Amino acid sequence: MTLEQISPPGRLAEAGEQISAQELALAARNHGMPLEAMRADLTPPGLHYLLIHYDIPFLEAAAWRFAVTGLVGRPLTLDLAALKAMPARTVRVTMECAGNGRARLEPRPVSQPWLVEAVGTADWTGVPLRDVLAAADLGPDAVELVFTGADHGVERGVEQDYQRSLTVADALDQDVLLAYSMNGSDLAPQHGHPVRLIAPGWYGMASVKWLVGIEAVGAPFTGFQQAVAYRVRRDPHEAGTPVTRIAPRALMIPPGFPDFMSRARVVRPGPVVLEGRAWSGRSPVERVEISVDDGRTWATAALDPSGGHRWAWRRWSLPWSPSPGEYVLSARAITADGEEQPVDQAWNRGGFANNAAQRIPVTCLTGV
Ligand SMILES: Nc1nc2c(c(=O)[nH]1)N[C@H]1C(S)=C(S)[C@@H](COP(=O)(O)O)O[C@H]1N2
Ligand SMILES: [Mo]
Repeated sequence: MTLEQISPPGRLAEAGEQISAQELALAARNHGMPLEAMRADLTPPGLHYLLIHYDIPFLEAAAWRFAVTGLVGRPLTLDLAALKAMPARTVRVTMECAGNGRARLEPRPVSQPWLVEAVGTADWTGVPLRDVLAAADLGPDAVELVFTGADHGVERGVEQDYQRSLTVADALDQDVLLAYSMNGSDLAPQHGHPVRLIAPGWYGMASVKWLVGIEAVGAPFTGFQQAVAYRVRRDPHEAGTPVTRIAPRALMIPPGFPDFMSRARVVRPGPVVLEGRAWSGRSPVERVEISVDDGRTWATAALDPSGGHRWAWRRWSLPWSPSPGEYVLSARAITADGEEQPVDQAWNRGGFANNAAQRIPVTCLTGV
């Protein structure tokens, strides 16, 4: 057997093809955030979604080193103590996987089968990347920084370390961090221990975990995760466009209570508060609209203040008082630039950046 045979190309599910055991295996490793966790501003590490392409590398903090190489005047090797000795910054960031929503697409791209729950929010603490780049004397010829993780695997026939790049302009943003702490604790193994990149506003693939190296390069990076995966394309042969910043999305905490097996929602007649969160890595969310009649009519929800957290989700709420019957609830976000979260899917082969509005069927019971 060759790697190419073990690691087949990406594909679309056939019409009517159910989620496979392979997709289930991915879903069990890479769990989502239970939507009720949106009650809290910050997602505890165990409830934050996870996406790990290969295996979790178990790096020892004491032995960890990372190197800044390439087009720099002063190549650096730092250990954790040296990184922690530099001035720290904390940024509250809502991170979302670019594949969120993929499992509902038709046809379904066969990959990690997210419904809508590939999201979480944390306070990340670390050193602004730009301070480390300044210490390394980033050269004028550098156009991108390539970040390498310690994890290794094979994907569509290509054996690789997980690597992604940012342009120099994007990397110099003061909120891009080399983070060593999440919600005030050391990073958990699954979230990149001991140090990961945090690129606020970007889909999660940019925030490389288990960071071991940064290389300043003079030409755009063409590695697998940059040039082959994470591209929006409808035709398998087109170059496509890169997946970059998070499209606006609002999500609702499913109201009432669920059935164990089907997770169908049940509410009793009378007042309930619909609530959830909304975010965007593009222009900030300015309005959230709610429908209880499957998108026929929309009402504007109250949006809590951002608290100065530009990259974090904002809470929204709307009172609702259903009478007995069947409902389909939806939420959609609208940005300051006027970008509206669509109700219908925007299909592409990878199932990336799909922000079609969530639909929650709810039964309001007859009587009490
Ligand atoms: N080294 C490495 N970094 C990685 C990944 C990975 O597989 N390996 N997955 C990326 C993807 S696709 C996402 S969505 C985020 C998920 O971060 P989390 O698991 O901490 O939520 O990490 C990103 N960073
Ligand atoms: Mo992701």
